Amino acid sequence: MSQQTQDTGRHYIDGEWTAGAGEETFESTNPATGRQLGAFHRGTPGDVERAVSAAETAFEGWRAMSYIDRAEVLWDVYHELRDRTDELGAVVTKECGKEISEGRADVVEAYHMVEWAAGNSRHPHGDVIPSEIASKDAYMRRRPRGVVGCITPWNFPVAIPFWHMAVTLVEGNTVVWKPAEQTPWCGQIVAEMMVDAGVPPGVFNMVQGFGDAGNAIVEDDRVDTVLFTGSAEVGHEIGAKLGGEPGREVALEMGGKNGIVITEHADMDLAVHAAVMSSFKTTGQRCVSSERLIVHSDVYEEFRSRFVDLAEDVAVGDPLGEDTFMGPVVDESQVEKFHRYNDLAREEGADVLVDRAELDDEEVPDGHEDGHWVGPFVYEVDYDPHLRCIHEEVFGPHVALIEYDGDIEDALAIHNDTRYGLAAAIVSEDYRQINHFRDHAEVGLAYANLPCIGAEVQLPFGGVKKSGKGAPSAREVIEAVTERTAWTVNNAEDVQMAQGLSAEITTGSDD
Ligand code: UN1
Repeated sequence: MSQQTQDTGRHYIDGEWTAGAGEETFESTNPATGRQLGAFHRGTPGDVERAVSAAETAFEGWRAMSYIDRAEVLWDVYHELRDRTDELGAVVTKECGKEISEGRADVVEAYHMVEWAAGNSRHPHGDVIPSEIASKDAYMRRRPRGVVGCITPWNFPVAIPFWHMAVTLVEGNTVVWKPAEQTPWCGQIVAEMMVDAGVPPGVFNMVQGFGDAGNAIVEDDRVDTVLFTGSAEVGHEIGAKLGGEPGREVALEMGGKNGIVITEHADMDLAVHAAVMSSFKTTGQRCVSSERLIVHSDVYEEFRSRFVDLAEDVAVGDPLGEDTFMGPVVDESQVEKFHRYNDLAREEGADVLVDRAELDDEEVPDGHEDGHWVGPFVYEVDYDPHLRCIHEEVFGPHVALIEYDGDIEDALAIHNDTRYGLAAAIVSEDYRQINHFRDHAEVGLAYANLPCIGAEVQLPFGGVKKSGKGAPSAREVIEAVTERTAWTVNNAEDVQMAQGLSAEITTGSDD
């Protein structure tokens, strides 16, 4: 464990590590073993209040620095993330349970994001825009919004904080960050990296804790932008609260009930591979994971038999083991939710094809009996717009096979019948089907002949419909953390107006 958590992990507010105002502490536990990893002070609304004040005070000084000087701080973080990828990847795996290649990939994705944001400081910002008047120069400029509140989830405990914070800081904003309560150790190490890199006091603040601390960020009017990645339930509340408030900006990315369409022209090797990756990687706990496989009747039998064989066999085990494909789910509430939805699918008439929901004792690795273990649960069901099991997000390895007849429009009608719209994939060798799907699938991210997971940081990442608003990530986060100014300069000595507007000032004495 890193040096700060030998005792109880603290917050980082106004350039200092602090236990904060509250009395309570909370534990981080390893989802694979149930063992405690460390204790952390639980942040209070008062701690958030102090952090926001510090961020507000630090803003003027930070924004006055050049882009390139601000980015220098981030370059140090980039190097530390690279140098410590294996170490921090193992912490990710221990704290959120995803298998070790995913733990490392989380850190790699984080430094890719930092690289993009810091590198962008040397790229052109804004545009030069022509004016109707030859003597005028017009520009589109950006300026930072001020204090940005970042609320991040446990499933990408290093990458997503940097989706939020890297561009935000380079653009000249200051930050108040609340890491997920399930992954405070990762939060602690990220904060230590910021401190090591020399981020000035108040520019970056971290408050550990739960929803009450997150809510204090949302409620504080001095927070100019709230970035949130997490559950639809919380995201919709934040959206409802801030959506109508002038002057406060929000970008939200929530989950999905993501689907993969496998057409009659699909390559079956690709289809099975894409579906297994999308449904079971991260034990189904990505917001882009797929819980619906919509398969044409011409290939349904073959797909079902191959997918089921792999789902029966896929390696669930110690997430630190290199041969593990699926680790545990993050906590007991996630296990319960998964079972609840498996029961619901049965009640709604699903035909269960794979039921590894409760792993056999011998499948649970030795010494891991107190982990939160589940395995794949796969069923087939006739499409019906009223079925909850194919409309509500489970966030686990709970997968529906839905057979369709007809053409790509019929697949799309099923695919788009969800309130969500985050990620999707189509598997087909027919470019017309692919292009039709590209143009009509109601999602923010889509793939052809690929899994629907694994987006790279230089792409916008966000959903449509109930999956999100804006993109609290990567390149596009810039829209939420900056304001655009249209700036026009007159190079002439007289005033000339566009649109043929008269610039003459007439007075009563003119005749
Ligand atoms: C998430 O699903 O919560 O596209 C984030 C991906 C990753 C990020 C996923 N780059 O799968």
